[in-house]
Amino acid sequence: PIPTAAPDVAAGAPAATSGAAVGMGIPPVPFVDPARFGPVHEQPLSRIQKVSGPALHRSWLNVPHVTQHDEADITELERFRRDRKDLASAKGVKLSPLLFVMKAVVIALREHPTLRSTLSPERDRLLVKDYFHLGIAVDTDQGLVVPVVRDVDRKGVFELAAELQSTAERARNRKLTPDDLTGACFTISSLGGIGGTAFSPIVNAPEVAILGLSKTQVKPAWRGPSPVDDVSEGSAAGHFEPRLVLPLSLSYDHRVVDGALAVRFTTRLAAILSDPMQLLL
Ligand code: CAO
Repeated sequence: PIPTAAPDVAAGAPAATSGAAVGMGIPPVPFVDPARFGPVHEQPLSRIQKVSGPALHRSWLNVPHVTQHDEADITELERFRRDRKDLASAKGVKLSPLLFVMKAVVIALREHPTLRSTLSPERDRLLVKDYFHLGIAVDTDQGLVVPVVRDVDRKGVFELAAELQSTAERARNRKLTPDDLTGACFTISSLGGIGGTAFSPIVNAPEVAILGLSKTQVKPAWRGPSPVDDVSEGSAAGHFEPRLVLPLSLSYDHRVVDGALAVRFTTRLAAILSDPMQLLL
């Protein structure tokens, strides 16, 4: 099994203030009382933060992380979504871009099974999950939770919309059960509704990859001959076109996924998202 995270070993160790390496060799940060420098007030950690904090720390310490950033042109997808907003509200659901990303991720995961694997306890083989349960990070006033939406491959977008809505609601009302929080093969963390250009999500170990989504931006795309081509003046008509671009940030466990595979995965994902018809195939 994965070794216990070092902070548990280091907690309360006498060497804590000397900065000397203890436990697994990670020097603890010495406590400096902030009240020495000005007024301070206490804010208790929520129950969720007390659980998710050590889990995130465990992943951070055990998993050699790399983040691959990429962009997907989702102009056509957003047109498609906009044109179906009324249909969605008639069905009582909201069509978020995240739903289409979930469906596209399933296609990319099908083609790249390593991304949906877990390292065996002996670390000599991969356990590839042949199901498509996706963890979705949900922000609540108590902190971050990651409920799992099961069998995303077998559900339509409207069905997923209703499920995501009710799952996020249950998360925010603290109604999730332990079953809701386990069994994913891959996780998505969408911060795009809030903002940001890119970030490095922490892999939700023992999964080996997590996809972060940031806020869409309008960016110019060149339509015309390559700028390196020799073209006589006047014959090289081209123009920049405004496109809606979704920033993708894929963090992965570098013991399992190498850089070439990661960028193949994000390239494929971007290709699917830029051509929504591929979601039907
Ligand atoms: N770029 C621009 N706008 C986006 C977007 C993106 N990438 N993703 C969503 N939006 C828009 C939606 O279209 C929606 O706009 P309208 O209300 O005008 O239609 C708005 O942002 C809010 O979207 P939403 O509430 O439907 O959220 P969602 O479906 O994208 O995500 C959920 C749902 C539950 C994942 C989200 O509410 C959430 O909790 N996100 C935070 C995740 C988080 O904390 N991750 C942890 C990171 S590491 O600590």
